[in-house]
Amino acid sequence: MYAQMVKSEATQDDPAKLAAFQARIDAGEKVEPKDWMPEGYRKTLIRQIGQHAHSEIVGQLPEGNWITRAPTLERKAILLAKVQDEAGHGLYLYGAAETLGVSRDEMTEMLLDGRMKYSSIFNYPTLTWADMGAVGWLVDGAAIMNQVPLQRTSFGPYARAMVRICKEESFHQRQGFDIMMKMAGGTPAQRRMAQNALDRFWFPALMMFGPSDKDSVHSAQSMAWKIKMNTNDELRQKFVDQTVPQAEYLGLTVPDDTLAWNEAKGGYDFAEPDWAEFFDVLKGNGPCNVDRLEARNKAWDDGAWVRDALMAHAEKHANREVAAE
Ligand code: BYC
Repeated sequence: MYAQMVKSEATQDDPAKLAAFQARIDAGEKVEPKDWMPEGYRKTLIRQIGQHAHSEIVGQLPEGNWITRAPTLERKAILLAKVQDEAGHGLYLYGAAETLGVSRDEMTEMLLDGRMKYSSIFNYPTLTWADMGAVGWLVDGAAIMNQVPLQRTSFGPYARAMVRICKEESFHQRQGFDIMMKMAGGTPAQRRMAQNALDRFWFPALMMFGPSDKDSVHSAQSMAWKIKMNTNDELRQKFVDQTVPQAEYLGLTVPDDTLAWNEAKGGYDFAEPDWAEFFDVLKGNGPCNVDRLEARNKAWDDGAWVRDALMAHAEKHANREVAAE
């Protein structure tokens, strides 16, 4: 056992193996679960895919909050379908992470005891129906901006999961924009709700791309391994450039006095989010961190009997198979 460990550690540091791995990445080859990979590559993927999966699951909470209060039957059916899609995204992503040797239960436990994160955005409350528009438009919009390049990420199962997720996210974004169009073109009160939702979600949406490049600890290595395809600031810029004209189309005002088109760079200059707030939310001090984790812990505890029953069922079948041999 020890000899095996020494051997595998030695393999991990073997410069020839590391160089061959990097050459495969540089050539655009996909890495598959049974291929040799550096331990850091595996751990980074588990961290990122796991965090992404948790975000999809926790992300159901702020929207689930509005299913019973959707204004029409049609809106309710659409929102229900969207929230169910998020559960599916979580499952594809947990499945992709499991191919790296970590179980879904382990990842869930790490989320519940705070060792793994989920996206900062889901620690903000959804206060009005217009927030369902803003979440779809801005939050799913930011997610798509981040995730479309991940369809080309180097780890095969992650890249393939991302193809389907992106298709569904596009529908989510459009349904959010559709709600915003209705609200922004509605009564003065509806218009105020739409503007207020944009005011509250603009900067938290910008935070979804992660800290500014100078503070991003993982970007350089993750980009070398093609686990990330762009830096945080590149994607944030693209998101702003795409979203500002959409806000103008809605007749809404982006809550940033410094926002200005910069002809030379071919993009908007814009204010940075409040990074102190971002890091505080990551530490667990956002408006909804406690509620979100309480809800996930409750779901985990309430589901214990289902897990026990499934295990008992599987054991019974395994015993029957042994008896039949
Ligand atoms: N929230 O070195 P950095 C969705 C952490 S959308 C929380 O730049 P990295 C959905 C980061 O983990 C959201 N934590 O990190 C949409 C690291 O801490 P640790 C999910 C954040 O990984 C609509 C530290 O800050 N999408 O699911 O290179 C409806 C330093 O950052 C955040 C994805 O996860 C944040 N916003 O880049 C329903 C996309 N930003 O881990 C659902 C895949 C940074 O060292 N993920 N941190 O303790 C990524 O692309 C990257 O992981 C990130 C961060 C761009 C998010």
